[in-house]
Order: sequence, then structure tokens, then C-alpha cells
Amino acid sequence: MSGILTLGQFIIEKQSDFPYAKGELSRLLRDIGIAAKIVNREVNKAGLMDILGEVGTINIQGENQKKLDVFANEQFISALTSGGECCIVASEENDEFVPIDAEVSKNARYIVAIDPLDGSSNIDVNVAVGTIFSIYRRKSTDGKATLEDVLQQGTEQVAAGYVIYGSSTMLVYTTGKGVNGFTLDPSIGEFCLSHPNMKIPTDGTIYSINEGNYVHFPDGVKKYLKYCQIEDEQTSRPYTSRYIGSMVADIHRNMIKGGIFIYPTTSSAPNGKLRLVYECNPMAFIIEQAGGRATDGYNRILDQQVTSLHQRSAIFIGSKNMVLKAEELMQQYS
Ligand code: AHM
Ligand code: MG
Repeated sequence: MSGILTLGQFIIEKQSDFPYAKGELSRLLRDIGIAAKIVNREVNKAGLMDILGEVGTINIQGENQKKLDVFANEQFISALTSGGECCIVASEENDEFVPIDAEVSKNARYIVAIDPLDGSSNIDVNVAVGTIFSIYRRKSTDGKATLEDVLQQGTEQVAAGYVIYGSSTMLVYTTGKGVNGFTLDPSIGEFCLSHPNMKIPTDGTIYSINEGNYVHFPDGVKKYLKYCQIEDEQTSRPYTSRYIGSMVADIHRNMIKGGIFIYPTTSSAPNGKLRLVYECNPMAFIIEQAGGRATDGYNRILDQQVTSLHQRSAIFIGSKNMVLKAEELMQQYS
């Protein structure tokens, strides 16, 4: 066989990184990979099927859910609840966490938080969407796992990853020992290692932010945007602005090319828009593992106290030096 390494083979190879492991985390990652392939199949034919459009229910954030959100949510929950490795799934699409049947999960040691289809407003227009996941070890030792088991600080993550359903589909994940990316080869139906040991450039020239909200931004962010736009040959400014409106896709591009993604607090969303548990913590873990930086403009994302499932946070994430510069201006002006 050629040099192809599938996600399944890679996970088995890497299991020896965790001498205490019994293979549960590996199985969990494999289950996520399988669910991602099923979701990918549906996302790919979204334009063909009578699956587009809003399903009519409104999730806890008050946003209309698209049918594919519901489909992806069901797929991931079903993949995660049947394997016996996971005792709780918390999903951005569900108000409460999903407890798992006691019989199935009696020996389960892991908790998964998932945003099954992030950026789903982009589906209707054939633009990349993503899945984000985060895995924690259960803290409580007996009885049923509880909300406290889910509300762990980002530093406690044992693994995190994302899937980008883009011009090609990729799964990128970390178990705290670097970041590896796998591209789905549709001809064999396997994620194949294509981006080993991913590193985000320390400097970059791309900034991603919804600039339409400019008037609502804190002064520090406004100053940083002006900094990005000022001409300066030495630092290759003005920088390029790129905003897809799909966090996974924006961060993935920046990971490869170098750049910063900002979703700050705004006067209309004083805590920011993105969710700490489902979006910020997993992406922060991945980017830090790739050598980048992730803060809320002042403090490290992964150190934030998690007090509720749907808690929001501002996020400044990406190439280390770009995030540091934005923080400098935040501290000076906001
Ligand atoms: P969602 O979880 O409801 O899909 O929202 C999250 C998405 C992110 O992917 C993206 O970065 C952001 O919302 C875009 O928000 P805005 O349209 O306010 O720029
Ligand atoms: Mg989301």
C-alpha cells in the first residue's frame, strides 16, 4: 500500500502516547470521524434535497435551526451515546446536556461537548460549515455524571477538534500533543493524514472580523482594525481582510496562512457571541497546540471559569504576534 495513513490507523498508532489508555478515547474519536462522514454526505447534497430551509424550532439562543443542524445534532448524539465511552453529550443545539442511558454508560469516562454544525446559515449559499468538538474526562467518581462534570475549564480538555465541510472535507484534532489534519478522500471514504503536525505561522497578514459591527466594537478593537489598515512596508500592512462567517473556516484558513480571528464583545452582545464550551475552548486548545494564541482580549480563553453550558465569550485567536498586538491595544484603549 502507498503512504496513506487513515484516521483510524493514525488513532491506533497514537494510542501508545497514552500508556494508561484503554482505547476508549480512540474509539470516541473514531465514532466522531464516522458521524462526520455521514454529516458530510448530507451537507454535500444539501442543494439537491428537500432538506434546506428552517425546520421551525428555535434553539436556546433564539436562532432558527436549519434542518441540517438537526440532522447533524442527531447523528453526533447517536454516534456518541451508543459506544459506551461517553457519559454525557452537551450540544450547542440542546438546552440541557444529554445524559446517556445508565446501562450503556456505566463505565464511561468521557464527556463530549459539540457544536454539530457551526455556521449553518452558510449552508443555503454553499459556503463552508463545520463541526467543533471537545472531550473531557469525567471528574465525579460515582453515580450519574452531572452538570459539574461538564462545566470544566478549557485547560481540562483531553482532546478537541473540528471538521470543515469545505471545498474538501477535513478533520483536524489534537489530544494535547500537537495538531494533525486529515482530508476525506471520497473515493475510499476515509479521512487520510494530509496535514501532519500543523503549526500556525507566528505572524500573519489576514484579519477576520465582522466589520459591519464596527460601531459596536470596543475602542481597543477599533484601534486594532485601524492598525491593520495602516500602510507599513516592514510589517506588510495594510493586512488583508477575510471573513467567511463560519468560525471553523475562518480559523482553519488562518491556521494555514497565518492570521487573526476576532469576535469581540459588542454593545449589543456584551459577552460576545460565540460559546465558550462549544466553540471558544475547543478552537483555543487546537490553536494553542498549533503554536498560536487565544484570549478574550485580556485573558487566556482556556483559563476562563465555566459557569454555564451556553456561556459566551469574546475571542481573539490566531497567530501569536497578531493576537498579542490586538491585546496590547485592548489593554490600552478598552
Ligand atoms: P452558529 O453557531 O449559530 O452557527 O453561529 C456561530 C457562527 C460562527 O461560525 C461565525 O464565526 C459567527 O457565527 C458569525 O457571526 P456573525 O454573523 O455575527 O458575524
Ligand atoms: Mg456554533
